[in-house]
Amino acid sequence: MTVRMIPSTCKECSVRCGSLIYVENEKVLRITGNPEHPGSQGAFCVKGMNAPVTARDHPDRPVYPMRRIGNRGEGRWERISWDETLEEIADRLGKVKRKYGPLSIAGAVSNHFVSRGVAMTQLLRSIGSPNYMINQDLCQGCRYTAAMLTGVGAQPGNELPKARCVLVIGKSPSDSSVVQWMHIKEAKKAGAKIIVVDPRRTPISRMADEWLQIRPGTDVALALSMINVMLSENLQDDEFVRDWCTGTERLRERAAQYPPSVASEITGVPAETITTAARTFATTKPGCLILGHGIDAQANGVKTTIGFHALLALTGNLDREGTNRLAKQQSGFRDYFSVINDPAFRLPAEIKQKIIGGEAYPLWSGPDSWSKSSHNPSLIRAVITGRPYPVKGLYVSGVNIVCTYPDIQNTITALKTLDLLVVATDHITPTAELADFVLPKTTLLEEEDVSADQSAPCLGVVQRALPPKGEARSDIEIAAGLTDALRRQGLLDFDLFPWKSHRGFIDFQLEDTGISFDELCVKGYRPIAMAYEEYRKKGFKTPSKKIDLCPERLEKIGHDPLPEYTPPAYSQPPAGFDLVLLTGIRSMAYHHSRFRNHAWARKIQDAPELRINPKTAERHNIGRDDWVWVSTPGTPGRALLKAWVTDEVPEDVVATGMGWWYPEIKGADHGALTFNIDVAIPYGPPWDPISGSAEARNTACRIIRAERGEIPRLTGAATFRSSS
Ligand SMILES: Nc1nc2c(c(=O)[nH]1)N[C@H]1C(S)=C(S)[C@@H](COP(=O)(O)OP(=O)(O)OC[C@H]3O[C@@H](n4cnc5c(=O)[nH]c(N)nc54)[C@H](O)[C@@H]3O)O[C@H]1N2
Ligand SMILES: Nc1nc2c(c(=O)[nH]1)N[C@H]1C(S)=C(S)[C@@H](COP(=O)(O)OP(=O)(O)OC[C@H]3O[C@@H](n4cnc5c(=O)[nH]c(N)nc54)[C@H](O)[C@@H]3O)O[C@H]1N2
Ligand code: SF4
Ligand SMILES: [Mo]
Repeated sequence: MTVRMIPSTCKECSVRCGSLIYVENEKVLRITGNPEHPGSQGAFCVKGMNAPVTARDHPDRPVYPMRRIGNRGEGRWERISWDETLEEIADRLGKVKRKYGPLSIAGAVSNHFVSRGVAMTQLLRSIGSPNYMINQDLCQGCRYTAAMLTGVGAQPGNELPKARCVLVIGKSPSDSSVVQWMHIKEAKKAGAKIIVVDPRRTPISRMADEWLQIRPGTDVALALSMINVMLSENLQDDEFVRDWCTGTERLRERAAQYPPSVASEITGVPAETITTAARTFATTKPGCLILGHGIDAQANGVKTTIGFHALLALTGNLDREGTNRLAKQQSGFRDYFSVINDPAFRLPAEIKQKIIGGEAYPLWSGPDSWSKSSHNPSLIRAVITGRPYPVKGLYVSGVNIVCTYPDIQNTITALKTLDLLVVATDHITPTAELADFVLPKTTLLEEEDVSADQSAPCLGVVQRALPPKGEARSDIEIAAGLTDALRRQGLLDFDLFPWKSHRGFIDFQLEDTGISFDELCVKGYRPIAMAYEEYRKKGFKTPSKKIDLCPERLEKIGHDPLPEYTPPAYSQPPAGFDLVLLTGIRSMAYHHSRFRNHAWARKIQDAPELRINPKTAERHNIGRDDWVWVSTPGTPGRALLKAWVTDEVPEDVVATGMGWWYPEIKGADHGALTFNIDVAIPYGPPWDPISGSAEARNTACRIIRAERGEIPRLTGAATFRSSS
């Protein structure tokens, strides 16, 4: 048999590397990076090499629709046909809709940048509901909301190697992005100055020219102080600021309150280091700014981001060679986000306004907000309490919310309260365990997809390498089938899901581009024509068409529009909560909660880690590989993590990853209620006053060594190797 080489795109994580899939006789021989891909240029990782094959072939993978026959969470299912599944789900949704109204049907999906995002919004909107949850409030929500307000929605992409200075805030690309990590190393090699702001000594902090070991949650004071230095020393790009920025004078007044001596007290970074960092970034051009997860999902995340956007604007490091680049679009291409935002695919104003969270967070949930999704913690509360109105049906697609939303016990309570829970997935997660129906999802090797990827920028293609297993379907196909069933039963208030197949959706995306899917498949990507300084033609995406450093939209709804420091909640902890807990440190082996059922990943990391400074460990009588209970003030839950004694964290900080569960542990939660840090993190306030994001990342905590004798009972069936 001949070996076929299929150029595709890896989507096992959000980095989206170009891939080459080698197939012989319906078997994948290997998957590698594609050196010709303009974004990833051959970069690839262990997940991309292994996960597509092991996810497809996993023996426990659901490949037929399943209906629950036991109690919720009992793990007893029966196989049924797609026709019966879709009719029955439509019928049960109909019962919910007739009794409680269309708003009582909601969804949960990962984000707006994948096909399942469109599948979800358009299915729900057709029913007449604006309510769905996305991950972004825990992810990039504060950064996206700030970008909408300032107009600075700009990423470095592959301009990075051309930068002379790279400022990295709260990002550890060696863990989270092989492509960015490769580009930063290239920039460093070419002589660029690297400045890193992170409470942890990460690999990129080690290679930095300046590492600012900041106190968690205080970055906005640093940003304001850097602005202060730039403006008081007249280091700004005068022409760019004059022509393209508004609000500079008001920002100058605010920043004047943050001289380096004041910011140093707040952030713990020496005043002279702040001054040097500001001068270096302002004078070493071109420069790029990377804003990571470390400043998001915080109660002051939007304001913090606005502060850093000002650094880009004041230095004019925007849409020029070697700087952050504004998003580029293929002419005529309909990406997922643009469909979700297209007035032709949206609900009437009077329904949009009823979304849960719309009143409190108009810039997150309201009709003109960035996300147009519900406020997650408020929606979960509505499920449990029926307020502001009942939510009784939930369709979950492409998220494992039991393992990834804070306050696991509360999420489980909510899911158990529902009249109907449907989960589309490619493996039985703790979320799927609670479902009434599990719908079998195709895996990456079995799918087709086109999206606009910004690192190059290019259109990236996913090609089908193998036929779907069993009766697995793509998210668009599942949602199309469900919409049809609802239509037949007269349950659609609107008809906003016109696509009949996934290929039909792709054709719709490409219709006005003059490019066919087959043409795109030849290389697996197509560069998007690119020009610098496009703002000169179109301006920035704000009401003034300029970068709004003092966003008008914030002021209009009664917020102080300027960045301002507010102390993080952990700074006034209840007695005994003497440490700060950082969560969400990425692991190269995992994508959030995924791959815990894959042997290759478990070989790389087999237990949730608690990174702890040697002196803190000694104070708490904790030794290497001891298990430690971690708890925070906001929830009764506590998580059991394994000590990793390391001086990468300061004495008052401990850090961990996220997403843990053990498929082999019996019980619907599969150990998530014991080992997953989100059991100990609250989803309640304080919430960012603009985006509603909860403080999932930096929390006060206390730690207690678990009794060694109780470990075998607690770890149960989980198979741990001892760490080396
Ligand atoms: N391997 C792998 N890669 C992934 C993922 C994965 O699960 N696995 N997930 C993907 C997703 S969805 C996301 S959102 C990204 C997330 O990841 P990125 O945005 O790429 O950020 P991280 O690399 O997680 O780095 C966050 C850094 O912020 C630091 N930090 C914590 N608190 C603060 C603070 O208050 N201030 C500052 N300045 N720094 C702080 C942490 O120590 C950490 O080093 O990763 C993506 N890439
Ligand atoms: N404490 C704390 N909590 C966090 C974070 C943190 O840093 N700290 N990080 C947050 C962040 S940034 C994020 S993005 C979230 C991630 O949260 P999730 O999105 O819930 O994370 P995953 O584990 O990737 O879950 C994806 C699920 O969808 C399934 N799936 C994968 N592809 C598809 C598909 O194409 N279709 C369908 N239907 N299903 C699919 C997978 O099998 C998996 O079960 O977690 C958040 N939670
Ligand atoms: S970083 Fe790894 S998992 Fe993510 S897209 Fe690239 S190869 Fe795939
Ligand atoms: Mo994320």
